[in-house]
Amino acid sequence: MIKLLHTADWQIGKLFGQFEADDASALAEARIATVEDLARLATEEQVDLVLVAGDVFDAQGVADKTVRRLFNALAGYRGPWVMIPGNHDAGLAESVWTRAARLQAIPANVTVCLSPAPVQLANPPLAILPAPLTQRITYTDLTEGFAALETPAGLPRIGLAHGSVQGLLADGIDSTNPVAAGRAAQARLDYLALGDWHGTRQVDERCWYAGTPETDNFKGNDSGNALLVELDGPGALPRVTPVATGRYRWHDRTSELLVGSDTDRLVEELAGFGPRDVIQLSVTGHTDLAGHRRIQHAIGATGGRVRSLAADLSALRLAPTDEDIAALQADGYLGAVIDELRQGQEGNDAAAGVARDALALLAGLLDELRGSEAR
Ligand SMILES: [Mn+2]
Repeated sequence: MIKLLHTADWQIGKLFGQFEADDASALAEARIATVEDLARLATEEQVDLVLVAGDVFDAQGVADKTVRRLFNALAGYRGPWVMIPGNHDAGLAESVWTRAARLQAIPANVTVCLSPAPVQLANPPLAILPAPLTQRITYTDLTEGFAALETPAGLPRIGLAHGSVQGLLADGIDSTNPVAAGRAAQARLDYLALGDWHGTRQVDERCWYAGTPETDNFKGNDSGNALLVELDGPGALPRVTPVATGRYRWHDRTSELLVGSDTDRLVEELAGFGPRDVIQLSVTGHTDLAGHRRIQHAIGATGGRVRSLAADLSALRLAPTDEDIAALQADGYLGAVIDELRQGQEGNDAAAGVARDALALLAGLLDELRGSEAR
């Protein structure tokens, strides 16, 4: 039996520029740590080899230090690693791979396939058919030639490619770097290991996307895994088992507040997040002053506990109740201003937005003032 670990889309060196600096560096660091975990997993599971289906690096221009650190992260598994470039780290004439070679950073047990020549391993005996991208975008199917490639009889044939299976993924993203559906069967492959799609996904009984082992966006497409693949021998169907590998869990949440209990639910949900969570939160609807206070407190408290919380309250309308306004004791001129702002915040134009912000600010200030007077 052959047992291998299939992974892809490590995107080492990704910058996460939309995050605060400390979160961005933690997220980038996690990607290397997860590769160390993959090496450990490969050793623990006693796999015969590790296949990396492209986009090892996020960009050609990653720092030399990052290149060295990535290859050092493989040290925990002494068996063979076989990798191909993807679209982010395409095997150009001058690429991150040629630089890695010049730096002498690539360990002897790592094979980087920069040409489509089959790689034959003696132990375990098998043939790997790679389809490395040599440019970022192609419109021809690089796995087309697999069927015509002869490999020694009796050796399992394993394909390794990076691209979009035609007709499988959402519209618009399957036009470049195409891989024909049904390629594994058509090219007599025992298994076809794919990269590019960042979620873990079965294509057919002999073909899978591993997905990225460390989530890198809010798509919620079942990323953060690697695949253990067992092959009893040539012709046998592979047994594929996803293994969770990711450190961080990414959440994209929208919370619409319409009644008081919606606020309770949001506060409760935020309380459930911890250090491994990366959250993008958008709050819409409306709330009174007390609700607004609770939400802001919960967001502040959660932000101090999780890896990252980006909260967007710009679509949340502050609707002070009559009691809120009365309690603010804003009479005279101030009362008139508040009335005007309450009416002004209806609508979707820029002026309504300004009125909402002003009302929230003013009500919040008065609220604070009252709080400090009470102390
Ligand atoms: Mn990728």
